[in-house]
Amino acid sequence: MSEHELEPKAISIIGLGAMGTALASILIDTGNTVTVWNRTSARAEALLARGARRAATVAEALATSDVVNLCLYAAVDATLAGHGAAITGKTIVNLTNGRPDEVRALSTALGSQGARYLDGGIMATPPMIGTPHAFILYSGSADAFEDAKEQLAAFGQSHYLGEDPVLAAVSDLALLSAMYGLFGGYLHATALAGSVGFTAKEFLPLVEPWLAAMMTALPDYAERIDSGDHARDVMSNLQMQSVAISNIVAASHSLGIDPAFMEPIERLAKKRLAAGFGSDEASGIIEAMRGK
Ligand code: FVH
Repeated sequence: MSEHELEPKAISIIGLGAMGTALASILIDTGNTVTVWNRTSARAEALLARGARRAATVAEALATSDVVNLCLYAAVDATLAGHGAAITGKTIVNLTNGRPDEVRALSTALGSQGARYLDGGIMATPPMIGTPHAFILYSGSADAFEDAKEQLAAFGQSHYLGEDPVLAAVSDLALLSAMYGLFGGYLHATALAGSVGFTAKEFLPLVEPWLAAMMTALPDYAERIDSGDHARDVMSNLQMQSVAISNIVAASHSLGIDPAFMEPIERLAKKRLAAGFGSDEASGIIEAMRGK
């Protein structure tokens, strides 16, 4: 073994969808002993051909390795249910997208069964796994993270956020919220531009640099949000911006585009305006989101 290779370790993966398969593949490539289980067993075949071992049951996947990763679409609780004794002493790494209440309940239940729980939020698509572009958020047992971190590093950059198990899940949902906002805005913009004849490819050279330029506003927004001061050095006040937002909604109606994506931001901008903050920066809309 060269100085750069990791000591091979046993690790199980439960769930072999697109993401679970990518995770298992990289663990095989980095020299681990990988045991896999999937509800639909045929999905394991390609990994078995590459050296993975098949677990016939969830119980076997749990028994075989000290670190057990779950990457499912849903039903993490149901998949682990009834395996109390097999769970004791294990590190369970749940890489399934989930809600904070579900994560807390699962963490508590597994803790009471003597397991260590790590929650993970994968910020990557399957082809990105194992590349420097992938990053994974973790929270939960610090000891478990410390023990598993060399294996987990194979997936991409690891960011351990703290002991509270919900930190990774909420951060994952927050980042996905930013992504869906971006994609939804892009789709609405492209539909609007398409209504007057632009193809998506023709519109791309306009929308792509525009979005990149607008990203540079985020540090200033972050400063305003943390200080609560949305009134200093205002460049693009909310009064002016809310007219533009309402124009987008009205134009969408008249051009036959469903304005549903833009209506919530119009509602929030109006709420903030009605509260008397028209001369502030539009970053203040976050206060309306927070119910202020
Ligand atoms: N793919 C992606 O781009 C994203 C990137 C960010 C992270 N996500 C999360 O990863 C989780 C798994 O996603 P996936 O892409 O692997 O999803 P699928 O390819 O649809 O595979 C789903 C697996 O879940 C199994 N499964 C579903 N329901 C059950 C159930 N009731 N009991 C047992 N297993 C279940 C399914 O099994 P099967 O249908 O093959 O039998 C697949 O293994 C997810 O949280 C993403 O948000 C991926």
